[in-house]
Amino acid sequence: MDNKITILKDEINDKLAKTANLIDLDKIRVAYLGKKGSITALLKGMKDLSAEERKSFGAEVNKLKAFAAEKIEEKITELKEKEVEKEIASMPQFDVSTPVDLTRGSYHPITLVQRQCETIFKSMGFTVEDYPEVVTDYECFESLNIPKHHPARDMQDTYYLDNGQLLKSQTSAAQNAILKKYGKNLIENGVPIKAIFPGRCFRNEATDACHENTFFQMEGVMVDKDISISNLIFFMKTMLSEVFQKDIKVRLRPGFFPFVEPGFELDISCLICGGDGCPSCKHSGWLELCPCGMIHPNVLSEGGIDPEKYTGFAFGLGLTRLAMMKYGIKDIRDLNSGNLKSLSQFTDDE
Ligand code: FA5
Repeated sequence: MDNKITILKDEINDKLAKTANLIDLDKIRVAYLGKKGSITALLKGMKDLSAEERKSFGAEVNKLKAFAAEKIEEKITELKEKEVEKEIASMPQFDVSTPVDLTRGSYHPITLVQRQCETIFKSMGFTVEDYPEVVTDYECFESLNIPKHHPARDMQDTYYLDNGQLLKSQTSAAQNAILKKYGKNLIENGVPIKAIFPGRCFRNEATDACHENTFFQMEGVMVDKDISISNLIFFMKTMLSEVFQKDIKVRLRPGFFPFVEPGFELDISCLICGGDGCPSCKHSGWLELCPCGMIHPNVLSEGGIDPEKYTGFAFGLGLTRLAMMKYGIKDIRDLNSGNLKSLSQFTDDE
């Protein structure tokens, strides 16, 4: 019997030494320690021994069992470590101290103008807000003096979701929330509301050189005592001269938006054709860029602000069109094309 134990011990040592993977190792475990394994069989066979033999032999078999279990565990650890080492060796090696190769990617032109506008407005005391892309009918229309079935809704062919929400068709959708967020500080501490909120907008548009179904706007609001159209014009002029760093021709004309009164369309002379007319400006020589106006009293009231005491302006800058004009991009659709070759040329600006 003792001889049997010695043979099994040598056998186990020998097999473990030759095993190079976890699958074979598990087969060895089953062969010796499994229900039908050799060591288990020895234990089962003890019933035929005398009480004395059973005692001493049982102790030996249990020692063998513990030895086998320990050796198998050791081998598992050893093989797992080897597998990890193998995997690490097969991985591409990165040198984290290598300088980043900027030719591999670049900021999108819209990101560049958005960041530039944010810097300009932040320097004038505006805070930058973020807002969701999926909003409610109340946020996008009702709070903006556009009740259900109002004809002004036809100005924006909106994507509605099954749950009644919609894809933000204009950044104005954040106006009500901003008025509510900062109104308390205005009323109690006299701190003017000055915020901009850039964001992606969606409309079911027939696309052309200056219309996309997905585009970016940047809304801005300022509310305080005695805010007038002159303040609005000052901020619009400052923003445009900072972005373009040169004189550009601008025109302000009346425009209708239910949430401002009076309302304006701010157009810039097309920088693609110099005002002669081209597909980028629908052959008019002018590009609608930044509608604006004095916030309607109903919108202020809905935001919890007394229109008898406070006035304010709002604007909705077309960021995507601004990027077109700034970088001389003739077709707005190129900006969403994902063509890295054409987009990468703007990296130097950052
Ligand atoms: C609005 O969206 C108003 N919410 C703007 C506003 C805000 C007015 C605050 C008054 C006060 P409009 O639909 O005109 O307005 O869009 C504003 C600007 O977004 C346009 O002048 C244009 O620059 C840009 N824009 C609108 N539709 C598109 C489009 N399909 N593709 C690209 N740019 C667009």
